[in-house]
Amino acid sequence: MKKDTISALATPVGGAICVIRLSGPDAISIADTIFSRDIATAKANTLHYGEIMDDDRCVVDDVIIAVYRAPHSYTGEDSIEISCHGSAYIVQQILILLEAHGARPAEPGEYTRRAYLNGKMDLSQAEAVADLIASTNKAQHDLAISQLKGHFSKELDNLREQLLKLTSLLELELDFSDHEELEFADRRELDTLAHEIDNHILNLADSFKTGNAVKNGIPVAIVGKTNVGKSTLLNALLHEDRAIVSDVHGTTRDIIEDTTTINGLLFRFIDTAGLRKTDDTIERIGIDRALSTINRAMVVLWVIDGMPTPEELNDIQNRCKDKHLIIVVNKTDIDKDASQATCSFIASSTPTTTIIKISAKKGNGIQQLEDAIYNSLSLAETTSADVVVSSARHYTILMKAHDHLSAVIDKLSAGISADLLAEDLKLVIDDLASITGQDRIESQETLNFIFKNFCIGK
Ligand SMILES: Nc1nc2c(ncn2[C@@H]2O[C@H](COP(=O)(O)OP(=O)(O)OP(=O)(O)O)[C@@H](O)[C@H]2O)c(=O)[nH]1
Ligand SMILES: [Mg+2]
Repeated sequence: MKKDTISALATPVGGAICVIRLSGPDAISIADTIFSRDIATAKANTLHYGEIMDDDRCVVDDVIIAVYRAPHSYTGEDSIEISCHGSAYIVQQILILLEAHGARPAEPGEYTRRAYLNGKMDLSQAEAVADLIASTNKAQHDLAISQLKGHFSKELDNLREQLLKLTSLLELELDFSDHEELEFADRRELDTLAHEIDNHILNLADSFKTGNAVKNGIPVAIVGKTNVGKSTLLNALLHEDRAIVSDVHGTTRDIIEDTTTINGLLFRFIDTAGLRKTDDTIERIGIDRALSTINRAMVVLWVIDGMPTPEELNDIQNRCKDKHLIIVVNKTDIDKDASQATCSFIASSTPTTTIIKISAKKGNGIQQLEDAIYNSLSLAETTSADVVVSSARHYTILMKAHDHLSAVIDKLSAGISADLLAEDLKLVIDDLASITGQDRIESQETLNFIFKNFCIGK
């Protein structure tokens, strides 16, 4: 672990005030040398008003210095926060002074990395700090706060406890293995417990779909035949001219996507190439992409501008079996009666499907469509319920733990001896421990990967 003292600006320049952070064994003494007042012996958690002086004893700025002493600081080390005026020049001068007196410029995420290494938080909580800073809506914020507060970590603790129980049951079996009559004792209890743990792990992994959607935007595919107004609808939903609109069939050939919030939830709208029979190779690729977009979407908007055939209706419903399908009847401004007839026909053949009438061009019905999109998601899919996995790293590890545990379950039923099982079980425990970095022995690569996404000063 590095034991030097680091410094960095923790806020953007340009506001009224900027905060410069210092952390490490010499944080207080370095600050003391450039400050007009004596803070070398200052008590922990105290504020001091004074001046930052350069080496010629000229005043650089009037500041407030906050003093924190280990272990009661963000990083767990002695730390200083200098609140100065928000001028880029002042900030630069102070950082130069700090460096001249021995504080190395911090790397991205180095404060939080130190907080983790000093046991102030576990890895999943450290990752939540980055998510919290990046959050732009309530759902993302709730998710990050929940993780930061350790709800996910607690869930992993429970799992670990159950795994340890399983291990001790196996050890018990080992202890008794000298007794022939007990050798392959009834393993039903072991098996039940292993399955319970596995289900728990899979449930957590399952929640990644939601967690990922909340973080990166709930994917909504806009599909339909050429020229029905998909791109016009995309632009209306995004409130900007994002995609090219024209009356030429096959205008959109690739995927165009962008995000916007509806009622505080982030949605990712994906416009696709219109579906039609074509000999054009490029257009064909676009159509294939459109069809696979349906697979990764949670909500599908099927846009039509006229009466669909029963086959077409059937086809889209088959493709959207595990999705929320909304049928969007567009261009209602052209012929109201025809649009109404289309809606009635669809309603009579598929009474449970949501149908919304709009005019993407005129903006009619867009609000109703937004409400329908928002409401189509059940609470469970969008809620930031206590434990939702939102990190791809966590998801991958959970799936690895599941694989290792499946091996345990297989061996259990094959009657393989307890000592061999214990090894596999240890792998599962290690997998889960690497989510929180419990033993703080994670590889540098893992730590670099996690902290590289942080800003400097965090
Ligand atoms: N009258 C009317 N015209 C519309 C409406 N929505 C779209 N259009 C027109 O329909 C034509 C096709 O619109 P696009 O948004 O490009 O259709 P698309 O489905 O993206 O078409 P492709 O990309 O070719 O698959 C354009 O001329 C639009 O102006 C609408 O609500 N009313
Ligand atoms: Mg288009």
